Amino acid sequence: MKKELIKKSYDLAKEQYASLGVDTDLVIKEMEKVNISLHCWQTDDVGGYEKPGAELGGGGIQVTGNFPGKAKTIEQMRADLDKVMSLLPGKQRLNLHAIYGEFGGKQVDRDKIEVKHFQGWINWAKKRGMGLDFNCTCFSHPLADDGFTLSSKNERIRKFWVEHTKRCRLIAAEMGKQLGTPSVHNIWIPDGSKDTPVDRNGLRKHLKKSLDEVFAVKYPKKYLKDSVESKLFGIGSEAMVVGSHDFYLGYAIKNNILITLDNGHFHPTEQVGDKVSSILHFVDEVLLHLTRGIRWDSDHVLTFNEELVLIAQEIVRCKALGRVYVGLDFFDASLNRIGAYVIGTRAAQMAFMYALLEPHKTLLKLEEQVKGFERLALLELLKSKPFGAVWDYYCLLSKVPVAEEYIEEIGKYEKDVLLKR
Ligand code: RNT
Ligand code: ZN
Repeated sequence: MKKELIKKSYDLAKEQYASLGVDTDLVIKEMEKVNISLHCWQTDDVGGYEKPGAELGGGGIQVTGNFPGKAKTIEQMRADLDKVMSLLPGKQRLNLHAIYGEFGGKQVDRDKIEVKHFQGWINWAKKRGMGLDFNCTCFSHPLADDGFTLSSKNERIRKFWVEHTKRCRLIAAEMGKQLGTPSVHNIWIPDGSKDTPVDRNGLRKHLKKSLDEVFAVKYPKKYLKDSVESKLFGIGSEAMVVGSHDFYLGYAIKNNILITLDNGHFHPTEQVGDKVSSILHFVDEVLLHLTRGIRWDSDHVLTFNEELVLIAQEIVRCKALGRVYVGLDFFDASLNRIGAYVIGTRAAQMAFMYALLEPHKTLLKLEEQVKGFERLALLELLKSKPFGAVWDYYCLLSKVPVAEEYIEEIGKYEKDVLLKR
């Protein structure tokens, strides 16, 4: 698109929004506060680099598809991440899983990982001025095959995962220390059962004990933020998930840590957007895993849909941008992974921009005057306001491809890089 056209469209959009009392220049400035944490696992279908050709194995999550070009080495992954970032406005963070360490071809089991395996990533991030977030990997491992990790009643297994998770927190704290921005460490475990268990309580008791052991080591919050992620059900954990929302919300509030809200982890009629203004009264901060659920399944490429918009709107309406860490969580191997990455991340950014462009005061006034029709009409009218012109201009200012230009860029990368792997 021609620069003059983008600018001209923006000027007209600016006038339209101004007539509603919204300052678009200010909104563009506010977008600086939206730092999305890129989930590294979108580049390789959650395989990791513990051994060559590793694949996601079990644990309530699955990847389907075999689109060519998946990153098979850390170098390829880094090239993909650089490509993705070159197509995104704003500033991002990177979210790593423990299976993505640099193990130098050696077999390093999860209870043996150290900071040195991630120093390369820390250096890589430092060069780019990025923050790092981290995750213990309590799946794709023989000791996760029984379906229980931190909640296991087998003491050897439970201790193994406690040790792994402790080490992951230490690594994350070091990331935060070296990079000067706290690293958010997220705990998600696949623990649950396919059929009706009789000792839900015992399993939850074990999980609580494990978490207490893991969190017994304290780190300054300026280095490390801890978070726990619930799930309603997964493949193989249809009947019960040990780390349910009730369990983790209680744990997070009691222990003053963060809660992770993955919007693919709730009943389809539940809205994560609606949870924000409840939870933020009781926890200081929240981590999001933005994704798109389809029917019963999660982890589809994020798109700019009503569910996502509500999440962004509620955060903005609560003035809580500074209290929410925005992570992504989708993995689809059936289409160009870089393309999927950019679509999903841009969708998240667009949702926040859309939310920031809301004439909140006006809407609030209508609501307080019990003018339901007028409120709904304005919300509907906002959907056809020239939001895209503001978004395009933001991309232009950020010196990244505007509108459909990124499709062509990714096509080139597919031909020149991905298909040659
Ligand atoms: C799984 C959870 C979890 C994972 C990542 C890979 O259901 O959403 O966050 O997707 O840790
Ligand atoms: Zn998640």
